[in-house]
Amino acid sequence: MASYTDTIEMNASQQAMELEYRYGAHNYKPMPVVLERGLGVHVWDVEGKQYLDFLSAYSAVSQGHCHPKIVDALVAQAQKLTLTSRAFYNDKLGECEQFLCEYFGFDKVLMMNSGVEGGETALKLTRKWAYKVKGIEPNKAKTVYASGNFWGRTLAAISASTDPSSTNDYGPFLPGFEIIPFDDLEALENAFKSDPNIAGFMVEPIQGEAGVVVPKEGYLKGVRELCTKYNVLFIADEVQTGIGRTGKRLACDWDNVKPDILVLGKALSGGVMPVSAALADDEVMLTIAPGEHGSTYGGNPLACAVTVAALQVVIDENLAENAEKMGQLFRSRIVDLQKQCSLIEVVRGKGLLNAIVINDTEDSHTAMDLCYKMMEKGLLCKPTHGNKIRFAPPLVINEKQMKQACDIIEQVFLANA
Ligand code: IF1
Repeated sequence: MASYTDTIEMNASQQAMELEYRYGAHNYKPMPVVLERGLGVHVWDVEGKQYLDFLSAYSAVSQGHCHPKIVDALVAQAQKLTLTSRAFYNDKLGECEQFLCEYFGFDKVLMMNSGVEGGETALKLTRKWAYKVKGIEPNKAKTVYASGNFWGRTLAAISASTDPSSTNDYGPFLPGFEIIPFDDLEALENAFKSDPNIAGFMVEPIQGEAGVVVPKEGYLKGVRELCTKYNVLFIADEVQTGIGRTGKRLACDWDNVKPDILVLGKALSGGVMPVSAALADDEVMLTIAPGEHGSTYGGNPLACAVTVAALQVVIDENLAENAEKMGQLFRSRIVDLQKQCSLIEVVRGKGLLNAIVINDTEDSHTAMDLCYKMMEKGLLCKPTHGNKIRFAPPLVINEKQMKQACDIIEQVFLANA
């Protein structure tokens, strides 16, 4: 690769990639496309090429890139007041809290910024509740997670991880975590039976990073029943599955269950700025007293204005219903394609959170090679964990755009079958 000083013969994309390589940490290996504009389901690179975005920034841009109503809310608030800290009240937080509590059905909400901060907040609430309500001995509280989980990159989050790429050379890890298999109610009940110090079970309704792993019908209902039976908090990590992505308001709604703590992020702000939240009823939420948790930007007026606008778009544009309809169309097209293409082991997902499992080993390059070929034809997607390709477009996608995307997938898969 030419050095960053010899920039004259490189095009705009190459220059941008070179600068990142030279001056940025190497904590990602992005696909070789440099984006400069987005609107709805489309993004454009610096050479002006248009793509259908089938990653949506890992389900953060569910309302579509640069949704005018969300951007308008951002700009209007940015010209008035952006940040006060929680040392003082502001006129946007209460309204946003009310909106979230009424829409998701909880007594209270604690606003944070990144999704992992939402997860950390849920973990701290669980520990407070363990000691102050359940009566577990100090420093003995345990939280259970499912193998294959992903809830972020902090040391607490990776202490719960079973993925070596998230954990290698980052020890020592936080104690008080237990891992059981995902989608296994017997293992969950055995854990609860064997350890009275278990205070919470955090689980993604569908495991995103693990490759869009959908549990058996009724899993979440079983989790809800067992958590109630053993007085353990059911914590739903809906950072990726929430806010219409799986075809319902929340993925928990498919089993009609209410978790004790709900963690939201990503699309909560429509991909415009980081906003996350932990929602719970008073028995849990009020275990944290003033000065015991928070963040400089948590609940800032700019985030609150954006969040209300972003959720209003999901409601007004019936994005959950559209996700369900377009997701059905996507999976039926891929099932048809599977009949002519041995590359496809299975297509799985709910709403517009889907993945194709490629008929090759986890360490093969087949999935990535297919993604490069789809990128050349104007469709952006990326494999997760080797041989699974995640397809998660903005929930605003229409039938014509979905058909265009499926045509590209078909052309590439059949040309490489
Ligand atoms: C990366 C994965 C997806 C999440 C769930 C909490 C968080 C995430 C279910 C934390 C974040 C992001 C992180 C991003 C890539 C992406 C990702 F591949 F890493 F696992 F989506 F599947 N709960 N997921 O999926 O939210 O702190 O990032 O705001 O770290 O590379 P965050």
